[in-house]
Amino acid sequence: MTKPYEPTIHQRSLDRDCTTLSRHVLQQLKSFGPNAQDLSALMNRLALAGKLIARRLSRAGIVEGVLGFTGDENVQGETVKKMDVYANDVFISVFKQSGLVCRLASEEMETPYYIPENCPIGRYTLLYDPIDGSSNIDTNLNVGSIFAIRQQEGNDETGEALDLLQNGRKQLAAGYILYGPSTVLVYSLGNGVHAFTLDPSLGEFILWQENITVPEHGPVYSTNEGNFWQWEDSYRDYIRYVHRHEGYTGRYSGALVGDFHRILLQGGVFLYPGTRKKPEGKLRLLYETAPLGFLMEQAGGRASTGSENILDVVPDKLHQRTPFVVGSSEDVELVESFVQERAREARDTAPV
Ligand code: P6P
Repeated sequence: MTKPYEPTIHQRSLDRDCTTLSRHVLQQLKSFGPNAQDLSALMNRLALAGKLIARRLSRAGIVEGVLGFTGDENVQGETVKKMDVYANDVFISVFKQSGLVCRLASEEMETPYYIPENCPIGRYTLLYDPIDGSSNIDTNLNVGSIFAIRQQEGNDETGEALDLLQNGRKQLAAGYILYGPSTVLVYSLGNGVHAFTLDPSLGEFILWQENITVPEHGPVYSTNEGNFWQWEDSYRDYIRYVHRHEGYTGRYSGALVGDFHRILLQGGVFLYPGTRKKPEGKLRLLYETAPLGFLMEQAGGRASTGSENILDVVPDKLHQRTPFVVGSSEDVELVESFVQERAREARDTAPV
């Protein structure tokens, strides 16, 4: 009787190279049904968007249209980088013929982009920040794309995407693509957080880490201390605390995705509080803080506005902003304790 084939030493590395993103999604869903196929196809399209953007970024400075500004302002009132426009168009081109989504809601577009011809109700909406941290591009520092997938609900006849004004627990999937020394795609379907690294020689995102869990505590606090004097006293109290206690180190890149990725892997806390002038903060809920909050909660961490779980926040407009405190459970709780302390003091000293 012939001996069955014995897997060789190559099997392990070959199996890993064959764990592509689309296969992993189907494994995650333990199904080959239509919904699973849709989500696998969606993730595949997101991977294609990431590859197109990574390719363009890798040629910054040697091809036109990567560095510098367009001279316009976006709906956020921010100056638009050429890469913001390119990346936004990448997502539109990648998804408009996919037959998977009805709408694309982006930081760069005042209202969603509708794809009516193939939109049976119950299909998906993609919410995304095409290039987060684009001010880093001209100095060759890391940037990222952030995405969330939600089910389309109702006919959205008004075109105001009111069905999107729901909390972050309506997200079916969320993730980001980090364009750094390597291009890494991190996602969750609500069953753990998983990371893939782009192998340019294969043109595939290959599984790098599965079921990533954030340490309960970490040494890093990540925030723009230049805003210190604009913060509420509670956040100043927290910064004074970490300045006076051993074991903390500040790290801040100016690009949310890179700072978040560091916290996810090493532990600690990222905070972008509101200021006295802008108590709602700078970061946008539907395509920045809710997707990243979803991921951090899936990794065993916490994400809040400083006082409310970020996934419970119900937006009243598409581009709503929120303060953001995200990371290791112990570190987020420490920041929240300063917020609670100041709120208690305010209540106790309020005029009767
Ligand atoms: P600041 C980039 O513009 C961004 O939206 C995030 O990526 C980043 O965390 C934050 O703003 C940086 O803002 O005020 O520190 O420059």
